[in-house]
Amino acid sequence: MERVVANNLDVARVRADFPVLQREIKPGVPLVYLDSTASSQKPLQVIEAMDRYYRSSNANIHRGIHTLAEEATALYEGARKRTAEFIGAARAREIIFTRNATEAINLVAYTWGRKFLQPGDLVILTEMEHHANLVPWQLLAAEREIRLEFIPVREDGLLNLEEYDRLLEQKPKLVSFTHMSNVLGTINPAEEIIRKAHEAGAVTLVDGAQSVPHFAVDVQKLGADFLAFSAHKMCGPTGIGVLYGRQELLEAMPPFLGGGDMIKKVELRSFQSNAIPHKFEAGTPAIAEAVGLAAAIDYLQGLGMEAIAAHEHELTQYAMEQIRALETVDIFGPEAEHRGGVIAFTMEGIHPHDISQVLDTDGIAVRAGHHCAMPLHLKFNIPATTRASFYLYNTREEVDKLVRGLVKVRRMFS
Ligand code: 7TS
Repeated sequence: MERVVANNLDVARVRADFPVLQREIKPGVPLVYLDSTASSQKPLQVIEAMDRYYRSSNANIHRGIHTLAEEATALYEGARKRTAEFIGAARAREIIFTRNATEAINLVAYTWGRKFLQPGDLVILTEMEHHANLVPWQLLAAEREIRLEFIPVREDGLLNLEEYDRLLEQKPKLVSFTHMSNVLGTINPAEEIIRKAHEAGAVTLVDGAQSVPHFAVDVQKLGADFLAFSAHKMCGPTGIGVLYGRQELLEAMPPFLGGGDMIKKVELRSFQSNAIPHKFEAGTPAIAEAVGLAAAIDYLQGLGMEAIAAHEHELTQYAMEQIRALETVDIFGPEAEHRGGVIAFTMEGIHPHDISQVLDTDGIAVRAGHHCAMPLHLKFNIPATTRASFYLYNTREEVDKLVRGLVKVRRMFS
């Protein structure tokens, strides 16, 4: 990934856009939100866009010819177009709105997987996947007897790409991998992984839940066949996610859920599927949430994805130096040059839940647990980690507070 050296994000101005960041966890203790990997906070621009929609244009879409229905439809389809532009998709109809990244991956497993994978076919995943990109394939493996193999994670938190080359000799049908790990922070070389997968004849799915919110992702530049992500991790609302799929693939796939909007024609015993993207969007979709997603994209692009990535990189580098200097903390994952704004760590003899609880008393929100990546934690032989994650609104002062909090934790438990 290209790194921009100059960091021209006006973080004070950004912070003023996020009402929750003005909040005190208790009197005199401001919130230090270091859990954006789980879900980001929302700026006024998103909250107000959704509020405006409900106040002035709310109606169901695609079904009415009254003014509000037309406005709501235009906003919803406008959000699709905006999303396509944001990730460099060639066509708006290649954007399917789902509930979240998890549903987007499940959609591919249920429809593409069930149509195109046969017993014995190989699907390659990695050892650093979120459960969202593991369990759907395990379900399919149990049903279809497909084979799952995993690109190993090395001690340094990077993927073992020599082993990937060996796995590719077995001619996989699908390579599905996370663009960025939600635990190690590792940014995987997606372009190279995809190029090699295609050379071996495989289709590719990129789990972009942690990449799309944090740096510029262009599906055509990557060559990705599928890309999944969630709005709520990119300053947008919960309840809406995205599946990008190349047109030919989406057209060849059977529908996912059945119901209204996904059909062209229905008789008592049969139906004809609608064209993409509607074929995959049964029932009333998350309309206000699509409006919120479009506002989030406008917001992020207004600041510039390069500026956001540069800010996060600088903060991560600083945080790693500060945390490492403590000596009583072990950080998992690669050096800052290969990672996004995620730092998962352990402190010998102290449970991550205790660390998290003590930090919370100082208003510092971090996450403790396996972060829906149990196999990765098993690999490193640890049940749980504490994870601090950074986004566009975080500051060096907040990193300093985290570090002071960790010193306090050590003092309390020694
Ligand atoms: N893929 C990755 C890499 C993720 O980090 C997550 C969520 C998902 C998929 C699923 O996203 P969802 O919106 O469908 O839930 N990760 C996390 C996390 O790290 N802590 O909480 C959710």
